[in-house]
Amino acid sequence: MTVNDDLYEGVINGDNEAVAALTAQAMAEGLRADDLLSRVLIPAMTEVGQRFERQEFFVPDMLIAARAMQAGVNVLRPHLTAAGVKPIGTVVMGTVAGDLHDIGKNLVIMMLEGTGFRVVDLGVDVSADKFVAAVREHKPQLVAMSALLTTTMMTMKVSIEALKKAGLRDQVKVMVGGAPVTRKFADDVGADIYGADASSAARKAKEAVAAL
Ligand code: B12
Repeated sequence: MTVNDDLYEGVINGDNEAVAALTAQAMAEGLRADDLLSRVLIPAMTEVGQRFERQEFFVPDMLIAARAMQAGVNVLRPHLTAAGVKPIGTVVMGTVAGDLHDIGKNLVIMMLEGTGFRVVDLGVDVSADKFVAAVREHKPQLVAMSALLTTTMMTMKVSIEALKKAGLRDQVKVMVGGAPVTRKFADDVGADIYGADASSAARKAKEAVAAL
């Protein structure tokens, strides 16, 4: 077993302490934070989802795996975010109404911060009204919405319509993502940017503000 194998198993088994220690060990051995995320931690969560689908795992198992993943992410955070640089723009981000999944959102935020954005994190279960109010208050260049459930992804459209109704849609670019979201879905709901993962989200956000 390598450190990566142990780390993978640690997330699946929800072993917070082992995950934090093994992540720190892997970093000390010279592995890159984004590689650890994309090759070990995220695939482990994918496996957790597959076990849930096969009914080998239940909601509490997903929850303890999510906590263990977070323990690893906390160790990686300083390596992924840039401190003390002048922001290249502001992003308002949240997980949409009815949806409590926040691991992906938090990773996107870390990568955005690492790219130089100031991010206003609205948390989870964010209503259309809350997105509208945050755009009024923080005047971001970008609004980013995350959804993990097929039942909540349609509320992205509701939030985009609410921005239109409030007369704010032309002032911001809207970026959407999350496991069930596709390029086509993003187009259908009237978003400007689709990102499949946290690093492409950060790259596309940077390109979008550069083009303003
Ligand atoms: C952990 C987890 C939970 C945890 C969440 C803990 C937390 N704090 O987030 C808990 C236990 C709370 C949970 C609850 C539920 N869950 Co859940 N959960 C998962 C699981 C296993 C992992 C999600 C995750 O964190 N993945 C890792 C992250 C890094 O990936 P990600 O979120 O996709 O994010 C990446 C990209 O999508 C992208 N991205 C994400 N957001 C954004 C936003 C933008 C703007 C951009 C550009 C990119 C982007 O970048 C990220 C990093 O690369 C998934 C299975 C899976 N593999 O997706 C199921 C899953 C999402 N859950 C599912 C279900 C059914 C539920 C429940 C309904 C279960 C129940 N019966 O109660 C509840 C719903 C609760 C609610 N109202 O939200 C289903 C959804 C099915 C569907 N098609 O709708 C899944 C797919 C499991 C399955 N295979 O059936 N869950």
